[in-house]
Amino acid sequence: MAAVKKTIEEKSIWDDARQMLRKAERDGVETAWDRLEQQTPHCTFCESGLSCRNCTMGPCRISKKAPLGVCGADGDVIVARNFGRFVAGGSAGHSDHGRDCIEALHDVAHGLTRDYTIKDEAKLLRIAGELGIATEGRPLLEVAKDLSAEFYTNYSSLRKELSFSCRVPEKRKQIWRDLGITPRGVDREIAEMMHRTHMGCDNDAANTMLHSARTCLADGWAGSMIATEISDILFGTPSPRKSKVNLGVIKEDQVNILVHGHNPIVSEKIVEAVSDPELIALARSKGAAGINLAGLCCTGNELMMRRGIPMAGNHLMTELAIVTGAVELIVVDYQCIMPSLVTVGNCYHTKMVTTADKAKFTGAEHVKFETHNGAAQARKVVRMAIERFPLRNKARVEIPQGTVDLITGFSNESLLAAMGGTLTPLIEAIKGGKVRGAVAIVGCNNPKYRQDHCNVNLARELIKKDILVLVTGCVTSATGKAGLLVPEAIEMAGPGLREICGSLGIPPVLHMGSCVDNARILQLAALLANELGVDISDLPLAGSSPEWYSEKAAAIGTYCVASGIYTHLGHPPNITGSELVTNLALEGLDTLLGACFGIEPDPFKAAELIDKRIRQKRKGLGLGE
Ligand code: SF4
Ligand code: MSK
Repeated sequence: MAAVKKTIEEKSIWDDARQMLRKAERDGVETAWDRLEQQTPHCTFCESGLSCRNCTMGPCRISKKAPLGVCGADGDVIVARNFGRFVAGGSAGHSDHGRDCIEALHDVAHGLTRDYTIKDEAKLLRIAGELGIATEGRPLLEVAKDLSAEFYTNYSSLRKELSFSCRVPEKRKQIWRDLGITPRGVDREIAEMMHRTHMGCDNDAANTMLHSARTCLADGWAGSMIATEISDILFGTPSPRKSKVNLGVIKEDQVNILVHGHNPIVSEKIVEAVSDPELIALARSKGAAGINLAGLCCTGNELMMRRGIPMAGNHLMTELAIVTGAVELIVVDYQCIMPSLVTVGNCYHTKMVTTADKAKFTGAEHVKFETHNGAAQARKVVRMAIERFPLRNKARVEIPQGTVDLITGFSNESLLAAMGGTLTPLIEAIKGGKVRGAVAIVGCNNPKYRQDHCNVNLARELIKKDILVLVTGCVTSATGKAGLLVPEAIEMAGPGLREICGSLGIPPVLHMGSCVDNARILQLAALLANELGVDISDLPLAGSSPEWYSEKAAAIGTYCVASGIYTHLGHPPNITGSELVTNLALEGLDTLLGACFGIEPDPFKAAELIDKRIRQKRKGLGLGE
């Protein structure tokens, strides 16, 4: 997609973003939009997936003039290999996050930390029971030991199936078996993808694409699902609560700390530290009225879901939040953190603190968080933020005013509770056509798009069509800012959805968490399919990532499709150089998996595409409109 020089109006739909883009220009701060201009036009070989750097006989670029790489690999093979490595990267990100969660659960269970505890004991016991671990009459920590050990095996080569395959409808599992893509172990599938794509291994594009599906399934049904379930066990299962979004959540008279990244293991301890009376007193002694914490990206989602901590913004707001000049410190764990944040911070007085050895940033200060020292390290970070407050240049502070209210916290548990403990009301609403279907809109921002234009308009169009929308990741801020995450938003919905959501007192767009929490949506889809005795691919469901950018988003899209959920993307991954791979993604997978990808950059046309799919699925189930 070619990017041309854009006006500020064309860069974002939001007033707070535009105000900060103007300030960034005045302050001489470069942002992702500026760097995109410098990077454009992109290399067309890379864009279409036709360049290969997998060995030093190359690099090779495939064209009409040179249709084969030095080794003889053709364009189809190269495109498939590149896609395989791309989604392996995304699967590794989610799943390594999940592994960190297992380590925390293990350390709690074995008494290796006092900083973390089990908050949702009932969920621990329920999941242990679901996975066949004895719970009756056993001490909680003994069960936790067994559960962490069980989860670790999902990363190994010891299993033929993942633990949570018990949640997958039998028909779906049979499809996976027939295609030879039953996911076995997270690390195994990722390592095998790297092996297959080494020179001289898997030189059959379709075969490589099938292993891409298998790798991503291991992410969705293990890495991500484990991350979500353990986060709930350790920090509490989310329930509906109020919060706010916008850069206006940054407070002029307080020490402002932003948390960014993905894993709540760091941010949960920061939440506790900012309420420490000693630290609040220290902040006051420096002239601040208090300590204010706000979230960015998926760490923001995690804290908002469980604690109601307000959200400063999504991916493209991360630099702009610092441009307010009022942020003392930004503390990060990993994923989706632009390295530019250090540079932007240096233009003001903002300190950046990293916490994970696997995600250090040159120029940032590293405060290593481990399970045995999380609380102390969090206090150290908060103290560092307070020390920065007197360095703030008040003349350079400008915070966009106003915040938008939202309701967050729709875990599957809370959704079921809202429906009286059963899926029946939702199933009846779907059968009766009041809720025609459900679509998960997930993923990112990408400066190639006008920020959040597609995320917001797709959600608006779908709810008008009586389609329930579920959001995670960076689409949360987008739909929150658009006023779609409050019960009053039913006024924008079609009559059926308005009636159902109105009677349950819920918004027509439900916030279900962070990127890894797309696993909640997988589980919900499986619950619905099992209840109806059908496959997931028979349900009137779809996924969408209109403004995606990351390897993780591609992995999510691929596990959705492989799980039977049609998935719309605003733009294709770098696969268009191969007709074979592109046709497989857009059509062939439908025959094999009962779901495929659809590509459409226009959110209004995308809504029509998705609606058509939902119509087909309803018809297939014998449901009217
Ligand atoms: Fe070129 Fe083949 Fe090496 Fe890739 S693996 S760089 S196509 S020679
Ligand atoms: S943070 S993967 S920009 S959703 Fe999960 Fe947002 Fe996309 Fe990262």
